[in-house]
Amino acid sequence: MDKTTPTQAPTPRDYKSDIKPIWCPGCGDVAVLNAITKALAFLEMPREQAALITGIGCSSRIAAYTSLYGFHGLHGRALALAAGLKAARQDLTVLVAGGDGDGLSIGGNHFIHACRRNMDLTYVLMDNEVYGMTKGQASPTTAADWTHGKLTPGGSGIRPLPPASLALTAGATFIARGFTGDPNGLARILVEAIQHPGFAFVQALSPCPTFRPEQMEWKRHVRGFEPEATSDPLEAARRIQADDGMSTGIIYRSDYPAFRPGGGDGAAAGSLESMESELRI
Ligand SMILES: Cc1ncc(C[n+]2csc(CCOP(=O)(O)OP(=O)(O)O)c2C)c(N)n1
Ligand code: SF4
Repeated sequence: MDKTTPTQAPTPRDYKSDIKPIWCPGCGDVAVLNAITKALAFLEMPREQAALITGIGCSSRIAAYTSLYGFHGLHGRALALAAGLKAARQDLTVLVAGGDGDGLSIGGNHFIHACRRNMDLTYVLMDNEVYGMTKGQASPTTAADWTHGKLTPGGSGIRPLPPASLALTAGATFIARGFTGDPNGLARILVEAIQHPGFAFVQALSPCPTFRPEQMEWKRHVRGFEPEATSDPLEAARRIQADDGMSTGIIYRSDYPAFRPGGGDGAAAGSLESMESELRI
């Protein structure tokens, strides 16, 4: 597909590829695709100036469904790939997406250090509290008592990991939670996340009707956070801890400077040319 910028004001359709998604009917991931493309259209993002990097999982298929440059990478390695791309091409807007298993289990260490490093990336964690692609194993965000046939009889017995708390502790400078049942709200969050000059973490509550049909009830439980994001980490921690994980909105935003490899403005020192010339030495 042609990656150049449309001459007229772009529409969300301009950011979709011609590949038809194979997500199950009702999968929340469809709404994440819609929200991302809506946010890009709102920002009039030149297609050749953005990339979407993913890991492996149902959610990670999203890279193929956009018209951006992208990379459908390895399970749990999306953030490492994205950090490398951003280091080499600091002029690009780099989006990263994947599931809760991808990002918090096998990719958990990359997540912690991506937050700490605070490179200018936007990471959308499509959280369905299950490994969807491999047919319903418990993930790091699955409740301890969730049972699934022979795979998890009697529940895993292990407490779920709270992604927003982890992001805050590890140093992410933008933390938000959206819901696929509110794609416009999610798109608004994504606009701000993309504009944030640092590591922006967006947890998208994205139901898996196939393995977690009970998540179709999430629409009854999801609420808005307090309208204004806080820049106080203690207040953000209080809000996150006092919540049941079903509140949406921008939770935390800090102006701690983004890490630009190469130092200074980074643009020259971190360029692909300079890295290649270093490798030739
Ligand atoms: C290194 C490696 N280990 C395991 C797998 C098998 N695998 C593929 S997808 C997946 C889990 C996907 O779950 P999640 O990231 O939550 O995404 P979802 O499918 O729910 O969107 C696993 C374990 C793999 N592809 N590569
Ligand atoms: S198995 Fe679940 S996460 Fe995967 S496409 Fe189907 S509904 Fe979506």
